[in-house]
Amino acid sequence: MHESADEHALERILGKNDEMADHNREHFRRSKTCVFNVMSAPGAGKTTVLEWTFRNLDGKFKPCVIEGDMVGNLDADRIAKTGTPVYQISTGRSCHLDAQMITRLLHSESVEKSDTIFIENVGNLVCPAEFPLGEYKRIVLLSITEGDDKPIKYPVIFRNCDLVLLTKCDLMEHVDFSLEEAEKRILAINPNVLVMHVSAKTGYGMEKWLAWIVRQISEYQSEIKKIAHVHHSAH
Ligand SMILES: Nc1nc2c(ncn2[C@@H]2O[C@H](COP(=O)(O)OP(=O)(O)OP(=O)(O)O)[C@@H](O)[C@H]2O)c(=O)[nH]1
Ligand SMILES: [Mg+2]
Repeated sequence: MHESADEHALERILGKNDEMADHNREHFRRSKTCVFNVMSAPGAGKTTVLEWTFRNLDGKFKPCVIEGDMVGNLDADRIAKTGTPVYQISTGRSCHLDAQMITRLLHSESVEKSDTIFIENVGNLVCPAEFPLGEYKRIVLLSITEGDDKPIKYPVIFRNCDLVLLTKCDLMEHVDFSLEEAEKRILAINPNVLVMHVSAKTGYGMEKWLAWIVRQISEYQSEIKKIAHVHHSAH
């Protein structure tokens, strides 16, 4: 009895979130802003990957960051040091960002001025997977220090993403982690996902990551242009 009432409540919350995510997605389409939702367990290297990206992007796009953390501004302070505009959302007791938290920032100055937004979700391999934010692509990081069994134990987040970064590859000789097994397990859950091996510390694999981001932005811009053309022709 209680269980089914709980399930209904959860369905309502997820349904409402999906609506707000659609609203955000439509807003970003109109403003031609390409949005990435970056997710992982705590400490897999999300902020470090973003720091590397902004120090090496060479004017290829104009980014802004939305940082989600339960408390504090530590990650936002790190991003600000790269010269990239950043907003911090404190989620309080919530272990993930939800779409409405993003909606509140839609008209903020730097969100409006940038062509690309990276949303760094709260460190958590479970809940963020259930709450789309209106993003174009989803990126999941799995650090090799976490173990190659994680895709089996936390399948949902790996099922619904476009790119997996296997991070901290510079530590390979110190940990028991099979890149091959991890990749096989990720592809068994999500056959279309791309898997990359990187180290934001040494820069290994990072040019390929940056090229992927640039390609997504360009594909997004062509997609929305096509949609605008169809809308225009229909009128
Ligand atoms: N050796 C090594 N350490 C790394 C690498 N990337 C990140 N780290 C370290 O891992 C720790 C966590 O990195 P963060 O970038 O803060 O991870 P995060 O995913 O943003 O963490 P949360 O936001 O707290 O979930 C820091 O001490 C980083 O210096 C890497 O490629 N190699
Ligand atoms: Mg972080």
